[in-house]
Amino acid sequence: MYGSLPSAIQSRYGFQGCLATLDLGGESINPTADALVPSNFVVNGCEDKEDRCTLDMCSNGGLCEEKWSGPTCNCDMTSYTGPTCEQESISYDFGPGRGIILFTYPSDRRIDTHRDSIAFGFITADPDAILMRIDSSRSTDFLNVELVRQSFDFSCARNYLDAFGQCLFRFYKNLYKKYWFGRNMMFYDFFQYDGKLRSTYNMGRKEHVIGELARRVNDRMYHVVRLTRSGPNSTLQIDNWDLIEKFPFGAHEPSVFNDQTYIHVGGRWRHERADIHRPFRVKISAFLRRQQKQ
Ligand SMILES: [Ca+2]
Repeated sequence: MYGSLPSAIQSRYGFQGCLATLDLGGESINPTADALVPSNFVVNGCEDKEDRCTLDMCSNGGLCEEKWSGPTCNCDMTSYTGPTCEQESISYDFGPGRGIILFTYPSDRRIDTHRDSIAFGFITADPDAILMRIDSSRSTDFLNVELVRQSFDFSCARNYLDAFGQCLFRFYKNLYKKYWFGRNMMFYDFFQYDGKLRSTYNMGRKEHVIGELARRVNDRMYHVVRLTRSGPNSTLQIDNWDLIEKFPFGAHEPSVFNDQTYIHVGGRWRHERADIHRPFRVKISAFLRRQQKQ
């Protein structure tokens, strides 16, 4: 029956739920008594479902969704799996021999996306490496997730401004450790703070950066990354830490990732050199990526 419906309202599944006060052409009808083809799956009465989502139903940040058959856990953005998102997913070890997973979309499936959602879990001690990257073959659009030694978020200490307002000594905001010796002296300990996670992306005009600069993630602990890009905007969350949001200024920021072609996991494959750029020694699990077409 569903196959004969107009394409605009076609569905593989019939309606599942409760309908009340069904009125057709000003007349109330009884779907069970008036049906030309009665169905055992349609019964009178709408009883409230007893099984409902509770706060602790899904583990590891899984989302509980109320379905007609009862509550189910959506584990998509958790890196875990199983009925309640409690099982670790399949994982991949990138050892000292250096390896990479490179997926190339077939030429007829290289879509343009307005929104991308990415989630994966990882364990590493590496301070500086590319975790994953999406590239285009016909544009300069890309999305990169990496560990970095330093942030590019420059700032300038007031004490280091000269008479013209020029910065005499730049430092990396949020990544320094301050020691005060007297009034004006500071000592910055950069490299204690490597292993920060950030994402950079460019949809055609300029590069945007979003990063969790407050904490290191190369501590050999299991971390889960959730990254969404929607047009030029993005959100990033690691584990249950604070959600970080990025809303770049500019009304004319391009919002479409054109012609997604390559997904690199564990480094960046450089076609022209046939080598892996900034490889990653890591265990990565449950790599999930969702696209939303333009
Ligand atoms: Ca673009």
